[in-house]
Amino acid sequence: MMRLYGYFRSSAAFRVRIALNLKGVAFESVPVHLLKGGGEQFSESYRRINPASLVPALEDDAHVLTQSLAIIEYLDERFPEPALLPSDPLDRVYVRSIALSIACDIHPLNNLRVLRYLVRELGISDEAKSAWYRHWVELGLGQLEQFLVSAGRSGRFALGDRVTIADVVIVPQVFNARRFDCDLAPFPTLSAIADRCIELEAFARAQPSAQPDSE
Ligand SMILES: N[C@@H](CCC(=O)N[C@@H](CS)C(=O)NCC(=O)O)C(=O)O
Repeated sequence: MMRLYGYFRSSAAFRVRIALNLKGVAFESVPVHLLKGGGEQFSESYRRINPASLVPALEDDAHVLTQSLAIIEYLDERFPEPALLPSDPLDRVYVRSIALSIACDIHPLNNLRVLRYLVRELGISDEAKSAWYRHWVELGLGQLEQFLVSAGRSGRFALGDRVTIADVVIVPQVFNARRFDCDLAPFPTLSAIADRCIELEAFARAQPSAQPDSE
Protein backbone atom coordinates (compact mmCIF):
# COMPACT_ATOMS: atom_id res chain seq x y z
CA MET A 1 0.00 0.00 0.00
CA MET A 2 1.19 3.53 -0.74
CA ARG A 3 2.22 5.65 2.24
CA LEU A 4 1.58 9.37 2.33
CA TYR A 5 3.75 11.45 4.64
CA GLY A 6 1.73 14.54 5.43
CA TYR A 7 0.23 16.84 8.01
CA PHE A 8 -3.48 17.41 8.41
CA ARG A 9 -3.20 21.16 7.77
CA SER A 10 -0.69 21.00 4.93
CA SER A 11 -2.43 22.16 1.79
CA ALA A 12 0.13 20.43 -0.44
CA ALA A 13 -0.61 17.11 1.33
CA PHE A 14 -4.35 17.90 1.10
CA ARG A 15 -3.97 18.09 -2.72
CA VAL A 16 -2.42 14.64 -2.86
CA ARG A 17 -5.04 13.14 -0.51
CA ILE A 18 -7.79 14.46 -2.81
CA ALA A 19 -6.10 12.97 -5.88
CA LEU A 20 -5.59 9.58 -4.21
CA ASN A 21 -9.24 9.53 -3.12
CA LEU A 22 -10.51 10.55 -6.56
CA LYS A 23 -8.49 7.70 -8.05
CA GLY A 24 -9.75 5.28 -5.42
CA VAL A 25 -6.20 4.42 -4.36
CA ALA A 26 -5.92 3.18 -0.77
CA PHE A 27 -3.05 4.68 1.19
CA GLU A 28 -1.64 4.76 4.67
CA SER A 29 -1.28 8.22 6.23
CA VAL A 30 1.97 8.85 8.07
CA PRO A 31 1.68 12.08 10.04
CA VAL A 32 4.69 14.41 10.16
CA HIS A 33 3.95 17.08 12.75
CA LEU A 34 5.23 20.35 11.33
CA LEU A 35 5.27 22.18 14.68
CA LYS A 36 5.93 19.65 17.43
CA GLY A 37 9.48 19.80 18.82
CA GLY A 38 10.51 22.39 16.24
CA GLY A 39 9.03 20.32 13.41
CA GLU A 40 9.31 16.61 12.64
CA GLN A 41 10.03 17.48 9.00
CA PHE A 42 13.58 18.35 10.16
CA SER A 43 14.19 15.00 11.88
CA GLU A 44 16.96 12.87 10.49
CA SER A 45 14.53 10.08 9.66
CA TYR A 46 12.25 12.37 7.64
CA ARG A 47 15.16 14.09 5.91
CA ARG A 48 16.15 10.68 4.59
CA ILE A 49 12.68 10.51 2.99
CA ASN A 50 12.60 14.10 1.75
CA PRO A 51 15.81 16.12 2.08
CA ALA A 52 13.76 19.29 1.46
CA SER A 53 12.02 18.79 4.85
CA LEU A 54 8.64 19.43 3.28
CA VAL A 55 5.46 17.36 3.13
CA PRO A 56 3.99 15.62 1.27
CA ALA A 57 6.09 12.66 0.22
CA LEU A 58 4.47 9.59 -1.25
CA GLU A 59 6.10 6.19 -0.92
CA ASP A 60 5.16 3.77 -3.67
CA ASP A 61 7.04 0.51 -3.09
CA ALA A 62 10.67 1.56 -2.79
CA HIS A 63 10.11 4.87 -4.57
CA VAL A 64 9.75 8.13 -2.74
CA LEU A 65 7.92 10.81 -4.70
CA THR A 66 7.91 14.49 -3.78
CA GLN A 67 6.28 17.73 -4.98
CA SER A 68 2.50 17.52 -4.84
CA LEU A 69 1.85 18.44 -8.48
CA ALA A 70 4.44 15.96 -9.76
CA ILE A 71 2.87 13.30 -7.53
CA ILE A 72 -0.63 14.11 -8.83
CA GLU A 73 0.54 13.84 -12.44
CA TYR A 74 2.22 10.52 -11.60
CA LEU A 75 -1.04 9.24 -10.11
CA ASP A 76 -2.89 10.43 -13.20
CA GLU A 77 -0.46 8.51 -15.41
CA ARG A 78 -0.62 5.33 -13.33
CA PHE A 79 -4.36 5.42 -12.69
CA PRO A 80 -5.84 7.14 -15.73
CA GLU A 81 -9.47 7.14 -14.56
CA PRO A 82 -10.93 9.54 -13.69
CA ALA A 83 -8.50 11.78 -15.59
CA LEU A 84 -7.36 14.84 -13.65
CA LEU A 85 -5.71 16.29 -16.74
CA PRO A 86 -8.00 16.66 -19.74
CA SER A 87 -6.75 15.42 -23.13
CA ASP A 88 -7.06 18.59 -25.19
CA PRO A 89 -3.81 20.63 -25.12
CA LEU A 90 -5.63 23.92 -24.54
CA ASP A 91 -7.65 22.40 -21.71
CA ARG A 92 -4.44 21.02 -20.24
CA VAL A 93 -2.61 24.33 -20.30
CA TYR A 94 -5.67 26.01 -18.76
CA VAL A 95 -5.97 23.67 -15.77
CA ARG A 96 -2.22 23.50 -15.26
CA SER A 97 -1.97 27.23 -15.28
CA ILE A 98 -4.61 27.49 -12.53
CA ALA A 99 -2.84 24.82 -10.47
CA LEU A 100 0.56 26.47 -10.93
CA SER A 101 -0.69 29.95 -10.14
CA ILE A 102 -1.57 28.64 -6.69
CA ALA A 103 1.30 26.21 -6.21
CA CYS A 104 4.03 28.55 -7.48
CA ASP A 105 2.75 32.09 -7.01
CA ILE A 106 0.65 32.00 -3.83
CA HIS A 107 1.46 29.02 -1.63
CA PRO A 108 5.28 29.33 -1.32
CA LEU A 109 5.08 32.90 -0.03
CA ASN A 110 2.92 31.78 2.86
CA ASN A 111 4.55 28.51 3.72
CA LEU A 112 5.32 27.82 7.36
CA ARG A 113 9.09 28.20 6.96
CA VAL A 114 8.67 31.57 5.25
CA LEU A 115 6.33 32.86 7.96
CA ARG A 116 8.72 31.56 10.62
CA TYR A 117 11.63 33.34 8.98
CA LEU A 118 9.71 36.60 8.89
CA VAL A 119 8.96 36.35 12.60
CA ARG A 120 12.12 34.76 13.98
CA GLU A 121 14.86 36.16 11.77
CA LEU A 122 13.38 39.43 10.59
CA GLY A 123 11.50 40.12 13.80
CA ILE A 124 8.14 41.08 12.33
CA SER A 125 5.09 41.01 14.62
CA ASP A 126 2.27 38.47 14.47
CA GLU A 127 -0.02 41.17 13.07
CA ALA A 128 2.46 41.97 10.31
CA LYS A 129 2.81 38.26 9.56
CA SER A 130 -0.98 37.92 9.19
CA ALA A 131 -1.06 41.01 6.99
CA TRP A 132 1.65 39.46 4.78
CA TYR A 133 -0.33 36.22 4.58
CA ARG A 134 -3.59 37.92 3.66
CA HIS A 135 -1.89 40.24 1.18
CA TRP A 136 -0.48 37.43 -0.97
CA VAL A 137 -3.57 35.25 -0.72
CA GLU A 138 -5.97 38.06 -1.55
CA LEU A 139 -3.79 39.35 -4.39
CA GLY A 140 -3.23 35.88 -5.85
CA LEU A 141 -6.80 34.65 -5.52
CA GLY A 142 -8.07 37.98 -6.89
CA GLN A 143 -5.96 37.56 -9.99
CA LEU A 144 -7.02 33.93 -10.33
CA GLU A 145 -10.70 34.86 -9.95
CA GLN A 146 -10.25 37.39 -12.75
CA PHE A 147 -8.54 34.77 -14.90
CA LEU A 148 -11.43 32.32 -14.42
CA VAL A 149 -14.06 34.95 -15.12
CA SER A 150 -12.33 36.23 -18.29
CA ALA A 151 -11.75 32.70 -19.59
CA GLY A 152 -15.45 31.90 -19.11
CA ARG A 153 -14.65 28.20 -19.01
CA SER A 154 -15.82 27.23 -15.56
CA GLY A 155 -19.01 25.37 -14.83
CA ARG A 156 -19.60 23.42 -11.66
CA PHE A 157 -15.81 23.20 -11.49
CA ALA A 158 -12.86 25.20 -12.84
CA LEU A 159 -13.11 23.63 -16.29
CA GLY A 160 -16.72 22.86 -17.06
CA ASP A 161 -18.45 20.21 -15.01
CA ARG A 162 -15.64 17.69 -14.52
CA VAL A 163 -13.14 17.72 -11.69
CA THR A 164 -9.56 18.42 -12.80
CA ILE A 165 -6.20 19.10 -11.21
CA ALA A 166 -7.24 22.76 -11.03
CA ASP A 167 -9.98 21.96 -8.49
CA VAL A 168 -7.64 19.67 -6.56
CA VAL A 169 -5.36 22.67 -5.97
CA ILE A 170 -8.05 25.36 -5.54
CA VAL A 171 -9.81 23.65 -2.63
CA PRO A 172 -6.88 23.50 -0.15
CA GLN A 173 -5.93 27.11 -0.92
CA VAL A 174 -9.49 28.31 -0.29
CA PHE A 175 -9.52 26.28 2.95
CA ASN A 176 -6.31 28.00 4.05
CA ALA A 177 -7.62 31.42 3.13
CA ARG A 178 -10.72 30.81 5.27
CA ARG A 179 -8.60 29.59 8.17
CA PHE A 180 -6.57 32.81 8.09
CA ASP A 181 -9.70 34.99 7.89
CA CYS A 182 -9.06 36.28 4.39
CA ASP A 183 -11.99 38.08 2.82
CA LEU A 184 -13.35 35.66 0.22
CA ALA A 185 -16.24 37.86 -0.91
CA PRO A 186 -14.24 39.13 -3.91
CA PHE A 187 -13.72 35.54 -5.12
CA PRO A 188 -17.25 34.18 -5.67
CA THR A 189 -16.27 31.85 -8.51
CA LEU A 190 -13.42 30.24 -6.59
CA SER A 191 -15.43 29.92 -3.38
CA ALA A 192 -18.38 28.36 -5.23
CA ILE A 193 -16.08 25.84 -6.94
CA ALA A 194 -14.54 24.94 -3.57
CA ASP A 195 -18.01 24.57 -2.00
CA ARG A 196 -19.16 22.24 -4.78
CA CYS A 197 -15.97 20.16 -4.55
CA ILE A 198 -16.19 19.63 -0.82
CA GLU A 199 -19.62 18.07 -1.29
CA LEU A 200 -17.83 15.24 -3.12
CA GLU A 201 -16.74 12.38 -0.89
CA ALA A 202 -13.16 12.31 -2.26
CA PHE A 203 -12.64 15.93 -1.23
CA ALA A 204 -14.52 15.70 2.06
CA ARG A 205 -12.50 12.68 3.18
CA ALA A 206 -9.26 14.54 2.38
CA GLN A 207 -10.03 17.66 4.41
CA PRO A 208 -7.89 18.51 7.45
CA SER A 209 -10.60 17.81 10.04
CA ALA A 210 -11.05 14.27 8.70
CA GLN A 211 -7.38 13.29 9.16
CA PRO A 212 -6.12 11.01 11.92
CA ASP A 213 -3.65 13.66 13.13
CA SER A 214 -6.24 16.47 13.15
CA GLU A 215 -6.19 18.52 16.33
N1 LIG B 1 5.94 22.72 -3.65
C1 LIG B 1 5.77 21.76 -2.59
C2 LIG B 1 5.43 22.49 -1.32
C3 LIG B 1 5.48 21.61 -0.12
C4 LIG B 1 5.32 22.45 1.13
O1 LIG B 1 5.62 23.64 1.14
N2 LIG B 1 4.81 21.81 2.21
C5 LIG B 1 4.61 22.53 3.44
C6 LIG B 1 3.25 22.23 4.02
S1 LIG B 1 1.95 22.76 2.96
C7 LIG B 1 5.66 22.12 4.46
O2 LIG B 1 6.04 20.97 4.53
N3 LIG B 1 6.14 23.07 5.27
C8 LIG B 1 7.09 22.79 6.28
C9 LIG B 1 7.91 24.02 6.62
O3 LIG B 1 7.63 25.09 6.07
O4 LIG B 1 8.80 23.87 7.46
C10 LIG B 1 4.66 20.77 -2.97
O5 LIG B 1 3.76 21.18 -3.72
O6 LIG B 1 4.70 19.60 -2.55
